[in-house]
Amino acid sequence: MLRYFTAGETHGKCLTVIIEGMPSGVKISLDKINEQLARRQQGYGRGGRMAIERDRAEILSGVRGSVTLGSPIALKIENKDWANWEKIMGTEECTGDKSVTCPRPGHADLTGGMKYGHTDLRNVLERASARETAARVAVGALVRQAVEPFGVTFLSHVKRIGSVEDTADVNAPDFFERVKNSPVGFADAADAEKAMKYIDGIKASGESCGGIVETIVKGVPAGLGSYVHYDRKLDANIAFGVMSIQAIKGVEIGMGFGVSELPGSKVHDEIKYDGAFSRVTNNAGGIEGGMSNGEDIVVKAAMKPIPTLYNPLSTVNIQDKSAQKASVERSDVCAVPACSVVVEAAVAFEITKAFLEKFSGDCMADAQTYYNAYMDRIKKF
Ligand code: EPS
Repeated sequence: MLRYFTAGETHGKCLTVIIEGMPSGVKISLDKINEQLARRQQGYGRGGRMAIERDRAEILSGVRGSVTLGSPIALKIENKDWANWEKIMGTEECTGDKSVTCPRPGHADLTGGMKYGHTDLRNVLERASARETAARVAVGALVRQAVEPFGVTFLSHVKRIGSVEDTADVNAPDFFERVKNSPVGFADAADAEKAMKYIDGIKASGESCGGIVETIVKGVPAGLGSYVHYDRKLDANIAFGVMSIQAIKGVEIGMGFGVSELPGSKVHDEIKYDGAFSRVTNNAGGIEGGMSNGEDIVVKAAMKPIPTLYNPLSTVNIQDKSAQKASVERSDVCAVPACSVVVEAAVAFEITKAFLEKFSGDCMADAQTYYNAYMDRIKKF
Protein backbone atom coordinates (compact mmCIF):
# COMPACT_ATOMS: atom_id res chain seq x y z
CA MET A 1 0.00 0.00 0.00
CA LEU A 2 1.31 3.42 -0.95
CA ARG A 3 1.91 5.62 2.10
CA TYR A 4 4.14 8.45 3.23
CA PHE A 5 5.43 10.25 6.28
CA THR A 6 6.51 13.86 6.51
CA ALA A 7 8.71 15.50 9.13
CA GLY A 8 9.94 19.02 9.64
CA GLU A 9 9.22 22.31 11.38
CA THR A 10 8.51 25.45 9.36
CA HIS A 11 11.72 27.14 10.59
CA GLY A 12 13.67 23.92 11.04
CA LYS A 13 16.50 22.80 8.82
CA CYS A 14 14.39 21.03 6.20
CA LEU A 15 11.28 19.08 5.40
CA THR A 16 11.80 15.34 4.98
CA VAL A 17 9.54 12.74 3.41
CA ILE A 18 9.59 8.96 3.16
CA ILE A 19 7.35 7.42 0.52
CA GLU A 20 6.80 3.68 0.83
CA GLY A 21 5.01 1.42 -1.64
CA MET A 22 6.07 2.89 -4.98
CA PRO A 23 6.56 0.10 -7.54
CA SER A 24 9.87 -0.42 -9.29
CA GLY A 25 10.39 0.82 -12.81
CA VAL A 26 8.70 4.25 -12.57
CA LYS A 27 10.63 6.91 -14.48
CA ILE A 28 11.04 9.89 -12.18
CA SER A 29 11.63 13.43 -13.34
CA LEU A 30 12.98 15.66 -10.58
CA ASP A 31 12.12 18.67 -12.75
CA LYS A 32 8.44 17.71 -12.59
CA ILE A 33 8.59 17.67 -8.79
CA ASN A 34 10.35 21.04 -8.69
CA GLU A 35 7.82 22.50 -11.14
CA GLN A 36 5.02 21.66 -8.71
CA LEU A 37 7.00 23.07 -5.78
CA ALA A 38 7.50 26.33 -7.69
CA ARG A 39 3.77 26.43 -8.53
CA ARG A 40 2.94 26.12 -4.82
CA GLN A 41 5.11 29.11 -4.01
CA GLN A 42 3.23 31.41 -6.37
CA GLY A 43 0.00 33.35 -6.11
CA TYR A 44 -1.15 36.86 -5.37
CA GLY A 45 -1.35 37.52 -1.63
CA ARG A 46 1.57 35.37 -0.44
CA GLY A 47 3.70 36.70 2.43
CA GLY A 48 7.39 37.37 3.00
CA ARG A 49 8.46 33.74 3.45
CA MET A 50 8.01 32.86 -0.20
CA ALA A 51 10.49 35.58 -1.15
CA ILE A 52 13.10 33.76 0.98
CA GLU A 53 12.44 30.19 -0.19
CA ARG A 54 13.21 28.58 -3.52
CA ASP A 55 11.77 25.14 -2.84
CA ARG A 56 13.66 22.29 -4.48
CA ALA A 57 13.42 18.57 -3.73
CA GLU A 58 16.42 16.35 -3.37
CA ILE A 59 15.93 12.59 -3.78
CA LEU A 60 18.03 10.74 -1.21
CA SER A 61 17.07 7.11 -1.79
CA GLY A 62 14.84 4.66 -3.62
CA VAL A 63 15.65 5.96 -7.10
CA ARG A 64 18.58 4.96 -9.29
CA GLY A 65 19.30 6.52 -12.67
CA SER A 66 15.92 8.34 -12.49
CA VAL A 67 14.01 5.04 -12.11
CA THR A 68 12.35 3.82 -8.89
CA LEU A 69 13.76 0.69 -7.25
CA GLY A 70 10.62 -0.33 -5.34
CA SER A 71 12.33 0.57 -2.08
CA PRO A 72 11.35 3.51 0.16
CA ILE A 73 12.01 6.89 -1.41
CA ALA A 74 13.38 9.65 0.82
CA LEU A 75 13.08 13.31 -0.18
CA LYS A 76 14.42 16.47 1.35
CA ILE A 77 13.38 20.10 0.86
CA GLU A 78 15.64 22.62 2.53
CA ASN A 79 14.29 25.63 4.39
CA LYS A 80 16.42 28.58 3.35
CA ASP A 81 14.92 30.51 6.28
CA TRP A 82 16.71 28.08 8.64
CA ALA A 83 19.74 30.37 8.45
CA ASN A 84 17.68 33.01 10.31
CA TRP A 85 16.28 30.55 12.90
CA GLU A 86 19.23 28.29 13.74
CA LYS A 87 19.57 29.74 17.24
CA ILE A 88 15.87 29.53 17.96
CA MET A 89 15.12 26.15 16.37
CA GLY A 90 18.42 24.27 16.86
CA THR A 91 17.84 20.59 17.63
CA GLU A 92 20.72 20.41 20.14
CA GLU A 93 21.04 23.92 21.45
CA CYS A 94 18.54 26.71 21.20
CA THR A 95 19.60 29.92 22.78
CA GLY A 96 17.31 32.43 21.11
CA ASP A 97 13.74 33.08 22.18
CA LYS A 98 10.79 33.82 19.98
CA SER A 99 8.18 32.38 22.24
CA VAL A 100 4.48 32.66 21.54
CA THR A 101 2.01 32.87 24.43
CA CYS A 102 -1.04 34.56 22.87
CA PRO A 103 -2.74 31.85 20.76
CA ARG A 104 -4.28 32.81 17.44
CA PRO A 105 -7.98 31.97 17.14
CA GLY A 106 -8.38 29.47 14.31
CA HIS A 107 -4.82 28.08 14.57
CA ALA A 108 -3.65 24.93 16.35
CA ASP A 109 -1.84 27.10 18.95
CA LEU A 110 -4.07 26.81 22.04
CA THR A 111 -5.34 23.24 21.77
CA GLY A 112 -1.96 21.99 20.57
CA GLY A 113 -0.32 23.59 23.60
CA MET A 114 -2.81 21.97 25.96
CA LYS A 115 -2.53 18.57 24.31
CA TYR A 116 1.29 18.36 24.18
CA GLY A 117 1.99 20.41 27.32
CA HIS A 118 3.79 23.24 25.50
CA THR A 119 3.96 26.54 27.32
CA ASP A 120 5.75 28.09 24.33
CA LEU A 121 3.18 27.79 21.57
CA ARG A 122 5.95 28.09 18.97
CA ASN A 123 6.41 24.36 19.56
CA VAL A 124 2.92 23.88 18.11
CA LEU A 125 2.87 26.37 15.27
CA GLU A 126 6.23 25.25 13.91
CA ARG A 127 4.73 21.90 12.94
CA ALA A 128 1.11 22.93 12.38
CA SER A 129 2.27 25.48 9.79
CA ALA A 130 1.25 25.06 6.18
CA ARG A 131 4.95 24.94 5.35
CA GLU A 132 4.45 21.16 5.59
CA THR A 133 2.37 21.32 2.42
CA ALA A 134 5.60 21.72 0.42
CA ALA A 135 6.40 18.13 1.42
CA ARG A 136 2.96 16.94 0.38
CA VAL A 137 3.25 18.64 -2.99
CA ALA A 138 6.57 16.86 -3.57
CA VAL A 139 4.91 13.54 -2.68
CA GLY A 140 2.00 14.11 -5.06
CA ALA A 141 4.34 15.24 -7.84
CA LEU A 142 6.51 12.15 -7.43
CA VAL A 143 3.88 9.42 -7.07
CA ARG A 144 1.67 10.67 -9.91
CA GLN A 145 4.51 9.78 -12.28
CA ALA A 146 3.39 6.15 -11.79
CA VAL A 147 -0.06 6.85 -13.29
CA GLU A 148 0.71 9.51 -15.88
CA PRO A 149 2.03 6.89 -18.37
CA PHE A 150 -1.50 5.39 -18.27
CA GLY A 151 -3.01 8.68 -19.46
CA VAL A 152 -4.14 9.99 -16.06
CA THR A 153 -3.84 13.80 -15.83
CA PHE A 154 -4.40 16.21 -12.96
CA LEU A 155 -5.66 19.79 -13.31
CA SER A 156 -6.63 22.39 -10.78
CA HIS A 157 -7.88 25.95 -10.53
CA VAL A 158 -9.24 28.49 -8.09
CA LYS A 159 -13.02 28.86 -8.20
CA ARG A 160 -13.42 31.59 -5.59
CA ILE A 161 -11.36 33.99 -3.49
CA GLY A 162 -13.39 35.49 -0.66
CA SER A 163 -16.51 36.90 -2.32
CA VAL A 164 -15.06 36.93 -5.87
CA GLU A 165 -15.87 34.01 -8.17
CA ASP A 166 -14.22 32.99 -11.43
CA THR A 167 -17.14 32.94 -13.87
CA ALA A 168 -15.22 31.30 -16.76
CA ASP A 169 -16.54 28.02 -18.18
CA VAL A 170 -14.28 25.20 -17.03
CA ASN A 171 -14.94 23.35 -20.31
CA ALA A 172 -13.56 26.18 -22.49
CA PRO A 173 -10.64 24.73 -24.49
CA ASP A 174 -8.00 27.17 -23.19
CA PHE A 175 -9.34 27.30 -19.60
CA PHE A 176 -6.32 25.73 -17.89
CA GLU A 177 -3.86 27.62 -20.08
CA ARG A 178 -5.40 30.88 -18.79
CA VAL A 179 -5.38 29.54 -15.21
CA LYS A 180 -1.67 28.80 -15.53
CA ASN A 181 -0.91 32.42 -16.40
CA SER A 182 -3.13 33.94 -13.72
CA PRO A 183 -1.71 35.20 -10.40
CA VAL A 184 -4.90 34.06 -8.66
CA GLY A 185 -5.49 30.79 -10.55
CA PHE A 186 -8.61 32.14 -12.34
CA ALA A 187 -9.35 31.69 -16.05
CA ASP A 188 -11.37 34.89 -16.46
CA ALA A 189 -9.05 37.92 -16.59
CA ALA A 190 -11.65 40.46 -15.41
CA ASP A 191 -12.60 38.28 -12.44
CA ALA A 192 -8.89 37.84 -11.66
CA GLU A 193 -8.52 41.65 -11.52
CA LYS A 194 -11.47 41.79 -9.12
CA ALA A 195 -9.92 39.07 -6.97
CA MET A 196 -6.60 40.93 -6.77
CA LYS A 197 -8.38 44.14 -5.76
CA TYR A 198 -10.28 42.13 -3.17
CA ILE A 199 -7.00 40.75 -1.77
CA ASP A 200 -5.54 44.29 -1.69
CA GLY A 201 -8.54 45.44 0.36
CA ILE A 202 -8.25 42.48 2.71
CA LYS A 203 -4.55 43.22 3.22
CA ALA A 204 -5.16 46.93 3.84
CA SER A 205 -7.65 46.09 6.59
CA GLY A 206 -5.29 43.65 8.33
CA GLU A 207 -7.49 40.70 7.35
CA SER A 208 -6.93 37.38 5.56
CA CYS A 209 -9.17 35.49 3.16
CA GLY A 210 -10.02 31.97 2.01
CA GLY A 211 -11.64 30.51 -1.06
CA ILE A 212 -12.63 27.45 -3.07
CA VAL A 213 -10.32 25.34 -5.23
CA GLU A 214 -11.14 22.53 -7.63
CA THR A 215 -9.12 19.57 -8.88
CA ILE A 216 -10.15 17.58 -11.94
CA VAL A 217 -8.60 14.21 -12.78
CA LYS A 218 -8.95 12.87 -16.31
CA GLY A 219 -8.25 9.40 -17.66
CA VAL A 220 -9.02 7.43 -14.49
CA PRO A 221 -10.35 3.98 -15.44
CA ALA A 222 -13.64 2.79 -13.94
CA GLY A 223 -13.17 0.60 -10.88
CA LEU A 224 -10.57 2.29 -8.63
CA GLY A 225 -11.60 2.09 -4.98
CA SER A 226 -14.36 -0.27 -3.89
CA TYR A 227 -17.93 -0.49 -2.58
CA VAL A 228 -17.15 -3.61 -0.51
CA HIS A 229 -15.57 -1.99 2.53
CA TYR A 230 -15.65 1.53 3.99
CA ASP A 231 -11.91 2.13 4.06
CA ARG A 232 -11.48 1.24 0.39
CA LYS A 233 -13.97 3.82 -0.88
CA LEU A 234 -12.20 6.22 -3.24
CA ASP A 235 -14.30 9.26 -2.29
CA ALA A 236 -13.70 8.60 1.41
CA ASN A 237 -9.95 8.39 0.89
CA ILE A 238 -9.89 11.53 -1.26
CA ALA A 239 -11.93 13.40 1.37
CA PHE A 240 -9.48 12.26 4.06
CA GLY A 241 -6.44 13.31 2.03
CA VAL A 242 -7.88 16.73 1.21
CA MET A 243 -9.43 17.45 4.62
CA SER A 244 -6.07 16.77 6.25
CA ILE A 245 -4.55 19.79 4.47
CA GLN A 246 -4.04 22.80 6.73
CA ALA A 247 -6.97 25.30 6.61
CA ILE A 248 -9.38 23.04 4.69
CA LYS A 249 -12.88 23.06 6.19
CA GLY A 250 -14.97 21.44 3.48
CA VAL A 251 -14.60 18.87 0.69
CA GLU A 252 -17.10 18.16 -2.06
CA ILE A 253 -17.10 15.46 -4.73
CA GLY A 254 -18.97 16.47 -7.88
CA MET A 255 -22.19 18.27 -7.01
CA GLY A 256 -21.32 17.88 -3.32
CA PHE A 257 -23.77 19.58 -0.95
CA GLY A 258 -25.88 20.54 -3.98
CA VAL A 259 -27.26 16.98 -4.12
CA SER A 260 -29.40 17.76 -1.08
CA GLU A 261 -31.46 20.39 -2.91
CA LEU A 262 -32.56 18.56 -6.05
CA PRO A 263 -34.76 15.56 -6.88
CA GLY A 264 -33.06 12.29 -7.84
CA SER A 265 -33.63 12.73 -11.57
CA LYS A 266 -31.63 15.98 -11.50
CA VAL A 267 -28.79 14.50 -9.46
CA HIS A 268 -28.05 11.05 -10.89
CA ASP A 269 -26.15 10.80 -14.14
CA GLU A 270 -27.92 8.79 -16.85
CA ILE A 271 -25.99 5.95 -18.43
CA LYS A 272 -25.37 5.65 -22.18
CA TYR A 273 -23.52 3.20 -24.38
CA ASP A 274 -21.74 3.99 -27.62
CA GLY A 275 -19.18 1.23 -27.79
CA ALA A 276 -18.31 1.93 -24.13
CA PHE A 277 -20.34 2.91 -21.09
CA SER A 278 -20.39 6.56 -20.04
CA ARG A 279 -22.62 9.06 -18.22
CA VAL A 280 -24.66 11.85 -19.83
CA THR A 281 -23.74 14.27 -17.00
CA ASN A 282 -21.15 14.12 -14.22
CA ASN A 283 -22.86 15.31 -11.05
CA ALA A 284 -21.33 12.38 -9.19
CA GLY A 285 -17.88 13.84 -9.83
CA GLY A 286 -16.68 10.55 -11.32
CA ILE A 287 -17.32 8.42 -8.24
CA GLU A 288 -20.29 6.13 -7.56
CA GLY A 289 -20.42 3.52 -4.80
CA GLY A 290 -16.93 4.48 -3.67
CA MET A 291 -15.48 3.63 -7.10
CA SER A 292 -14.28 5.71 -10.04
CA ASN A 293 -16.85 5.32 -12.83
CA GLY A 294 -14.64 6.38 -15.73
CA GLU A 295 -15.79 10.03 -15.81
CA ASP A 296 -13.59 12.93 -14.67
CA ILE A 297 -13.02 12.97 -10.92
CA VAL A 298 -14.03 16.38 -9.62
CA VAL A 299 -13.06 17.50 -6.11
CA LYS A 300 -13.71 20.89 -4.52
CA ALA A 301 -12.23 22.12 -1.27
CA ALA A 302 -13.03 25.17 0.88
CA MET A 303 -10.08 26.91 2.51
CA LYS A 304 -10.67 29.10 5.54
CA PRO A 305 -8.87 32.46 5.90
CA ILE A 306 -5.39 32.01 7.39
CA PRO A 307 -5.61 32.56 11.18
CA THR A 308 -2.79 35.11 11.47
CA LEU A 309 -4.46 38.51 11.24
CA TYR A 310 -2.35 41.66 11.11
CA ASN A 311 -5.32 43.28 12.83
CA PRO A 312 -5.50 40.53 15.45
CA LEU A 313 -8.51 39.05 17.22
CA SER A 314 -8.92 38.87 20.98
CA THR A 315 -7.35 36.01 22.86
CA VAL A 316 -5.95 35.14 26.29
CA ASN A 317 -2.28 34.99 27.33
CA ILE A 318 -1.74 31.39 28.44
CA GLN A 319 0.72 32.45 31.19
CA ASP A 320 -1.14 35.14 33.14
CA LYS A 321 -4.62 34.60 31.60
CA SER A 322 -4.87 38.30 30.73
CA ALA A 323 -7.01 39.41 27.78
CA GLN A 324 -4.71 40.17 24.85
CA LYS A 325 -4.59 40.49 21.10
CA ALA A 326 -3.43 37.32 19.28
CA SER A 327 0.22 37.14 18.37
CA VAL A 328 1.13 38.17 14.85
CA GLU A 329 3.38 35.78 12.96
CA ARG A 330 4.57 36.59 9.45
CA SER A 331 1.92 35.12 7.19
CA ASP A 332 0.10 35.15 3.88
CA VAL A 333 -2.96 37.30 3.27
CA CYS A 334 -4.26 34.83 0.71
CA ALA A 335 -2.84 31.38 -0.04
CA VAL A 336 -5.76 30.05 -2.09
CA PRO A 337 -3.79 29.67 -5.39
CA ALA A 338 -1.14 27.68 -3.48
CA CYS A 339 -3.89 25.62 -1.87
CA SER A 340 -5.12 24.51 -5.30
CA VAL A 341 -1.67 22.99 -5.96
CA VAL A 342 -1.71 21.24 -2.58
CA VAL A 343 -5.21 19.81 -3.10
CA GLU A 344 -4.15 18.57 -6.54
CA ALA A 345 -1.18 16.81 -4.90
CA ALA A 346 -3.37 15.21 -2.21
CA VAL A 347 -5.83 13.98 -4.84
CA ALA A 348 -2.92 12.71 -6.99
CA PHE A 349 -1.65 10.70 -4.03
CA GLU A 350 -5.05 9.06 -3.39
CA ILE A 351 -5.66 8.28 -7.06
CA THR A 352 -2.18 6.79 -7.42
CA LYS A 353 -2.64 4.74 -4.25
CA ALA A 354 -5.94 3.32 -5.51
CA PHE A 355 -4.47 2.71 -8.98
CA LEU A 356 -1.50 0.76 -7.62
CA GLU A 357 -3.76 -1.19 -5.29
CA LYS A 358 -5.74 -2.37 -8.32
CA PHE A 359 -2.95 -2.92 -10.82
CA SER A 360 -0.04 -4.21 -8.68
CA GLY A 361 2.21 -2.33 -6.38
CA ASP A 362 5.47 -4.14 -7.10
CA CYS A 363 6.63 -3.38 -10.59
CA MET A 364 5.46 -1.14 -13.44
CA ALA A 365 5.72 -3.95 -15.99
CA ASP A 366 3.17 -5.98 -13.97
CA ALA A 367 0.96 -2.91 -13.60
CA GLN A 368 0.98 -2.48 -17.38
CA THR A 369 0.06 -6.16 -17.92
CA TYR A 370 -2.79 -6.08 -15.40
CA TYR A 371 -4.01 -2.71 -16.68
CA ASN A 372 -4.15 -3.97 -20.29
CA ALA A 373 -5.96 -7.18 -19.30
CA TYR A 374 -8.47 -5.27 -17.16
CA MET A 375 -9.16 -2.64 -19.82
CA ASP A 376 -9.73 -5.42 -22.39
CA ARG A 377 -12.11 -7.16 -20.03
CA ILE A 378 -14.22 -4.12 -19.21
CA LYS A 379 -14.37 -3.14 -22.89
CA LYS A 380 -16.19 -6.45 -23.46
CA PHE A 381 -18.47 -6.09 -20.42
C1 EPS B 1 4.31 28.58 4.51
C2 EPS B 1 5.32 28.99 5.31
C3 EPS B 1 5.07 29.71 6.55
C4 EPS B 1 3.82 30.55 6.45
C5 EPS B 1 2.61 29.84 5.88
C6 EPS B 1 2.90 28.82 4.86
O1 EPS B 1 6.23 30.44 6.76
P1 EPS B 1 6.49 31.57 7.88
O2 EPS B 1 5.75 31.13 9.09
O3 EPS B 1 7.96 31.61 8.03
O4 EPS B 1 5.95 32.85 7.28
O5 EPS B 1 4.08 31.64 5.58
O6 EPS B 1 1.91 29.17 6.91
C7 EPS B 1 0.88 29.80 7.52
C8 EPS B 1 0.43 30.95 7.14
C9 EPS B 1 0.29 29.10 8.63
O7 EPS B 1 -0.51 29.74 9.36
O8 EPS B 1 0.54 27.95 8.82
C10 EPS B 1 4.55 27.86 3.26
O9 EPS B 1 5.68 27.43 2.94
O10 EPS B 1 3.56 27.69 2.50
